Amino acid sequence: MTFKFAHIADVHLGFEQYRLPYRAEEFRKAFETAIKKAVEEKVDFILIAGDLFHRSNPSPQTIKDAIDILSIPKRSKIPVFAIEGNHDRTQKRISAYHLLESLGLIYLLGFREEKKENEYQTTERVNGKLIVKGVFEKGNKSVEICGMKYMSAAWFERNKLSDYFKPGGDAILMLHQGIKEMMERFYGGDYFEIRLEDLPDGFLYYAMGHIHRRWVTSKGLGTVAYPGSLQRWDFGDYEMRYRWDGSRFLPQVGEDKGFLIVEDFRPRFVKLDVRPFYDIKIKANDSVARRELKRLAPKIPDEAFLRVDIEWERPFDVSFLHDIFRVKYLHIRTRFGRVSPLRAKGATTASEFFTPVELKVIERVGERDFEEFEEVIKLILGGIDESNAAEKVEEVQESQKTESQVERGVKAQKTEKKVPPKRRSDLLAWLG
Ligand SMILES: [Mn+2]
Repeated sequence: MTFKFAHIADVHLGFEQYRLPYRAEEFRKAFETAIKKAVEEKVDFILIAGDLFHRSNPSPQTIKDAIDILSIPKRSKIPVFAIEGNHDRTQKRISAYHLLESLGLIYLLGFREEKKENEYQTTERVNGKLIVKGVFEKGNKSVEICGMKYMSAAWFERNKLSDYFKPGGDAILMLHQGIKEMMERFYGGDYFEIRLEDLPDGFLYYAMGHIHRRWVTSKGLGTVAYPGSLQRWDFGDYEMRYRWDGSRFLPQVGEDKGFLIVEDFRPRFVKLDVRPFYDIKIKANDSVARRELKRLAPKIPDEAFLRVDIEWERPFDVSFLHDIFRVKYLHIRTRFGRVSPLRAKGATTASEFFTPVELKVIERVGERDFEEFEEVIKLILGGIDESNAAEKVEEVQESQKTESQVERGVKAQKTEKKVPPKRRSDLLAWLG
């Protein structure tokens, strides 16, 4: 006889992604579907590896949603074991998880002030601390479920997982942490708390949460698995990406979203139908962007959330994107991607390469020594009064409600306040 369980993570109930209330409803629906599928699969128990809620202080609506959904496995006598994630743990004694536990809807694992002893929980004292763990018995077999809430990197500097968690027989370890090897696979950077080697040996299954992508690897005889978030988290978590290679779009299929059904400690992915996220990246001028994006548009489903990332050498009006993409949500991102002046030599004239304001500054400064470079930059950002060129540039920047990618525009707003008018006239005098 083997155990069969569902492994769900990063549900993020109550998350109004992009400030859209209907996204919270879609996150709720994904959780409900996952739980129903797990119950249909007749699992022995369900694991929720943290971030059930998007915030540590969920709204009454969100708490009600959690109660309604978690009542489904309760009616089928399927226990749910859970740990708190970084999004929904609390620094206070009681979190929303404790509330759900009081209602008999979940069994919380980890460090506690009081002992818990019942059909599904037992308490151990390790290194002077009480740790509540889960137990599940089936026939003459039993499995132990260890785990704890999300802990910061600072905690891991002072503590080792193996000091607190040792498998006694068949055991699962549930954690909400980033593992270095996985982070490197997906993101590069060094945002992690542990390495694979830090996971204590001997567990048959490491039920992970925190990183919203799916990842399965092995550790000794055990399996380390992240199911990923139930819904797509951002445009990096795309269903489909189109990348411009200079002459055409190269399609790249992303990964499906869902959770894991684990039998005999081997995970099987269960896909959920979630909101599609499409990600388009292009580096082109106005006419090429218009032509190529129009050509690509029929491939993007109406219900999609779409990001169009345009890298340009000089800004152009992108409002046409709203006409060609009739999607549910459109996110436009623009950024400057100018080639260096040296490489552009011969290929571009100065007037094509520099903005009117920059040309004006170059003309004024000439070959002058650039010790006063900072001041010149301020001048560029502040604009030149007698030149309406500056206004034109500002105008273009205003017309694009993008994710503040027009960096100079943003800096200009900030810097402008810092430069008193008197100073500016001094500058003009200095520039002659
Ligand atoms: Mn999360």
